[in-house]
Amino acid sequence: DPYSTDPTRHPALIVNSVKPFNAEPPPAILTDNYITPSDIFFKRNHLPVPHIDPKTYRLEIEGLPGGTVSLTLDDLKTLFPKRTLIATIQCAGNRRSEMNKVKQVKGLNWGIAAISNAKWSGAYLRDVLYHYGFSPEVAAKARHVQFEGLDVDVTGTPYGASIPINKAMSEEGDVLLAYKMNGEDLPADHGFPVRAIVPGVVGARNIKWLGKIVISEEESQSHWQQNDYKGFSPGTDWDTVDFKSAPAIQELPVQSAITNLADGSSIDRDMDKVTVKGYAWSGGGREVVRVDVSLDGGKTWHVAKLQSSEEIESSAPSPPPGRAWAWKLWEIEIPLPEGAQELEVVCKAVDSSYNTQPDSVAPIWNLRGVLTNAWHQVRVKVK
Ligand code: MTE
Ligand code: MO
Repeated sequence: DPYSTDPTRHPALIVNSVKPFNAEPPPAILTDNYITPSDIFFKRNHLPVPHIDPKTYRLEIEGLPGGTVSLTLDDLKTLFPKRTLIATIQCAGNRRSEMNKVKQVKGLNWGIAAISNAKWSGAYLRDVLYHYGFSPEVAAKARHVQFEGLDVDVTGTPYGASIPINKAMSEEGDVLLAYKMNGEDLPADHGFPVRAIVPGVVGARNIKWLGKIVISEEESQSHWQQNDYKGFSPGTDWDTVDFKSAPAIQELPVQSAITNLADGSSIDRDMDKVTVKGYAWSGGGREVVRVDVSLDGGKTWHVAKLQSSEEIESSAPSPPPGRAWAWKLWEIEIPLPEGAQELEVVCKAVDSSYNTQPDSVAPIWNLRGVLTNAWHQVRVKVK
């Protein structure tokens, strides 16, 4: 059993699949901390966790002007400045279970917590590439940076994906070859010893157990880049789908969810106020500028308070425009409407481009169940 050496995991995790291991924290604890503790950070593995000896670990980089280079972990730590950033990772399948309620989709039945936020440290990919003589001008033909993991399937094929070269090279892209998560070595489940952090981009491109980087004219030819993690029309089914017709998901759309109230739960009629809490985040470094909350299914709205950076910690100053990689936690107290028997609590976020979330799931339904970002809605009884 190739999974027999997988690490042990926190018992509070809600497990979607054991082999490979896929799990998310309970929503109620997800937003207890701005920085998600590593042991409850959601885990999304496609394959067994590889065991890598940091002493013999090598990161190969192909496609550089001087040919291939091979870096040790020590090289990464000593040849390049150590950079730290806070970034949220969200799986394309976050909230897939809501799509399943519209019509069955193919994929893990994630709740609202296939998203987490951590502090990552490592070398900027751009620092490494410039160090070895690469620049977009030097290699005008290069268009993509491919990543390969050291986790392999039974045929020896590794997990892989790619990102556009602009994201990798840009001063504002902040792509990290991370060797620390929340101040410690990366845990086995999160890519020890090195993973790519591609802030603002779908989880699937944040390659763990990074073994190889290829600078190329071509996208990664991996299954996950070509035939998965793409969005389609609600009218497209498995008989008609042409994966070549859609671009690979990179930047994610604006998202938010309610974490402190569960669907079908009850609150006490004697309380004069309802507290609603949750998270909000957008891809591409677009900052969440507002979260609206409704208790009546979207007829009337209230503006939630976004957690300010001072409340978070001194190490999290306001991000520069276009580089808001981390989520925002939000909270609001709303007077309990008199005589209400049931509340339809809804949230929706707005990002700095004034993108907002669609009101329902059906029009964004797709056969793989990715990109679920409709208004999050929970029904709560008043007793
Ligand atoms: N990298 C490798 N090598 N193997 C994987 O299975 N899963 C990807 C990505 N990187 C994966 C990987 C997916 S789909 C997601 S959502 C994120 O890792 C999850 O990262 P996490 O487990 O640290 O939360
Ligand atoms: Mo994912």
